[in-house]
Amino acid sequence: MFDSLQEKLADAFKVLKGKGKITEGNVKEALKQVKMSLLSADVNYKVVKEFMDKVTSKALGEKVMRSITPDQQFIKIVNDELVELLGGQQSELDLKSRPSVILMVGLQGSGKTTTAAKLALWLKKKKGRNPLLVADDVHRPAAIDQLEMLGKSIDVPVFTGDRKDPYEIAKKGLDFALAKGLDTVIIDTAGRLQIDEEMMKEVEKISELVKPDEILMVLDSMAGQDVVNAAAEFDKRLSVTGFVVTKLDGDSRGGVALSAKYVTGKPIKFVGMGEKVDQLDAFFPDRMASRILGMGDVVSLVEKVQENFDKKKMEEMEKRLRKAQFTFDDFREQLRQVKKMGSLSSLLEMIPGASKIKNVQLDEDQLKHVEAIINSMTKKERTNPGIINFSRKKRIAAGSGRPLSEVNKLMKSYDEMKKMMKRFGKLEKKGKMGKFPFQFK
Ligand SMILES: Nc1nc2c(ncn2[C@@H]2O[C@H](COP(=O)(O)OP(=O)(O)OP(=O)(O)O)[C@@H](O)[C@H]2O)c(=O)[nH]1
Ligand SMILES: [Mg+2]
Repeated sequence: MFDSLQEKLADAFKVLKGKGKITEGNVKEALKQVKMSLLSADVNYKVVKEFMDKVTSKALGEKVMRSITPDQQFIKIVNDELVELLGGQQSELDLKSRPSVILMVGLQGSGKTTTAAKLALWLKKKKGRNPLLVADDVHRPAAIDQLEMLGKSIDVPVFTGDRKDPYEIAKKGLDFALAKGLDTVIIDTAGRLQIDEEMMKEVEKISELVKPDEILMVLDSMAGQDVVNAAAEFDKRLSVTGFVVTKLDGDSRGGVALSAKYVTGKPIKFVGMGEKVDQLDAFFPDRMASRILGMGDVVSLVEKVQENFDKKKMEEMEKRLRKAQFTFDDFREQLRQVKKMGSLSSLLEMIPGASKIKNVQLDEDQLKHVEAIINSMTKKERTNPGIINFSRKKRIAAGSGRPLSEVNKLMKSYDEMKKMMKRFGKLEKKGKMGKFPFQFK
């Protein structure tokens, strides 16, 4: 995501890096590069102009020129302006009425149907809501089936009505939610072009009928500049309440995300990070800005780790670590916890500076191999690795399909880890260490 924008901005910052004193000349050079990066990321030119005006006046200000770390100051200015451009504060969904109604609108293929299902799952999981999906795209027959399938996969009911009249389906969908005690109605509509007057009228009429709490326009981040014009037009006619920017997982240049708020004044509320139903994230302008600047997204990382680590298991493990009782069962559990958090490379992307170590490929296969080796051990061997002699090693290697050398390597790292644990344990007892270094909170 935003890879090329990130690289280009990094170049811009390099211009100033290590310069003890900066001049108007080299700030201007850095500014020029920032501008080029934004333009080539497909950010709307008007947006770029205003952005540059703001950054320029701040960067050429006295504070930066006299600062000891001009490059850092410059990055901070760009970061702050980016946060502003992306909407400043996080904007949450505003769902007041019962049932609350969310209307999904947007161009063809932008991701409305997928996002409707993602949102239903998100509301269920994160907000404890009971959503209903309403299939109101009657123009493409397969659209209704698509939503029904998605609904099934996340265990959320889908209302399809007579499958013909979009106004009846919408109205009856609301009645259905009321009757069944469902508190949030998400209406999936047909994709339409803003120049298609009939289709625009249809969605206007649906909106008047259901009086949505939220009208979310789905924007495909891969689709380039035109999307921003469509956003402006949809907003003019429907008064959207926010955007969902999808497909940010691909090699999107990200310009859409950077322009939508500026052009319409309406916030981005969510981002789609993949095709799967759980790949929807609430949008945080500050986190997105630091991600774009390659400073990593520490807050997201911390949250992700917290969400996925099983706290109780980790506390137990911490206790065992303290007593240096760490077994291969614990080791395997730890591997599983890491795996739950998604791919290692996606985690790596969120760590500051890690985006620069492009050549270091984290080998996810290696993790699988380690797990296979541990799986081939008997319960006794896992809890008491001391008994693993040469013939046991040979058996484990054969059982896991890994070479003996890998088994040896794993045993060695285990021994080292255990030694280290003992050292920490002793130091801690003597009170030489304020805090145990492994904290799983
Ligand atoms: N990689 C990726 N693909 C996505 C994302 N969101 C949607 N898609 C894919 O985009 C394609 C179109 O998604 P739909 O949800 O059918 O789009 P739509 O707006 O409902 O399309 P129409 O109803 O035909 O207008 C599908 O193949 C989705 O899997 C995302 O965040 N990332
Ligand atoms: Mg659709």
